[in-house]
Amino acid sequence: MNLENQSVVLSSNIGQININNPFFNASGAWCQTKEQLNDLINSNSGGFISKSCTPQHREGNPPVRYWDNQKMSINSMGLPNLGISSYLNLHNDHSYDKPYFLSLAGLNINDNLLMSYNIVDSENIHCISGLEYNLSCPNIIGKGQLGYDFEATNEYLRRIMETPIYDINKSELAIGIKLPPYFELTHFDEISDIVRQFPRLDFMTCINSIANGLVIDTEKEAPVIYPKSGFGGIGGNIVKPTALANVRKFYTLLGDKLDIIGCGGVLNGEDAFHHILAGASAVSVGTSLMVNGPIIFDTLNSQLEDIMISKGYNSIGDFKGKLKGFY
Ligand code: RRO
Repeated sequence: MNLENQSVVLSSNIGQININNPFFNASGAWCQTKEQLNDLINSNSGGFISKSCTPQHREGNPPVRYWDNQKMSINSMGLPNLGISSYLNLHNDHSYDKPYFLSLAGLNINDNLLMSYNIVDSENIHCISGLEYNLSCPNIIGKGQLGYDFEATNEYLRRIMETPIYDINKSELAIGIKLPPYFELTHFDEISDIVRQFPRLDFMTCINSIANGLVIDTEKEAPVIYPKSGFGGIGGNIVKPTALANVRKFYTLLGDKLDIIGCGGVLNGEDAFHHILAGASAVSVGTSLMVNGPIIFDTLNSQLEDIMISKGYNSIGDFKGKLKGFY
């Protein structure tokens, strides 16, 4: 094989939205302030997404609320964000020419309906390429994760799809949901049955952090974060097998209906390759973006490209979802 002449194309798509390469930040990572979002604009990510937002500004939980090392992170941020209008109107402060997604995480259905109307009514709607409805925030005290309540998830999606958001052309706005990790095979079937009822959904992001883990500091003999007695969402490379299983299972159940954004445990190009092999159309990066900063996207692009060249793949489509059987 002549490696020198081989051209590799990293572009992909989420619904009908094209991205130059498959990499996004995970919502929550490096995207809370406008400065951080500007760093993502100037990075080599294929697209970028805001911190999950609410109708109004929120302080979130008290510090220390985030901790990481090279292998893992734990957070109990509690949805700190600038409020939807700052994220919706980002273009007024920083121009960008790659897809920008908004992540929405109202504390109840009315918040989410209100934000959906805010978006439709905004003059900046054309500066948004995607909406990710976060059904899986693990850290709101007194509130469970919506994605674990199937009836409520169904009702939530039904109400969102009744808003004018539903009528926006798929080529202008991708609509998706961010799910918690599932561990029971029957749960994948139940969520898939719900998702099939909403053909306007273009993507699902799998997975949010694994809720309610606990990390202990040996010297202090205490948790490493303060809120919720130290309980928080776990991310980083240790969640990768769970993330891959979720991507794979949903790809086999729904891969002909929507795109999957793989999220969980991506430290290097090989991790991204595994997510795409399992069925992801795009890959988002959380802990490793927090640890390394937006320069991580340079590394991920070049490492993924190297793997593709070594295997003779020219495009993401050459291997997306094509995980082989054991034999
Ligand atoms: O802000 C958070 O505590 C948070 C959110 Br909204 C989320 O979706 N996932 C997470 O790990 N933390």
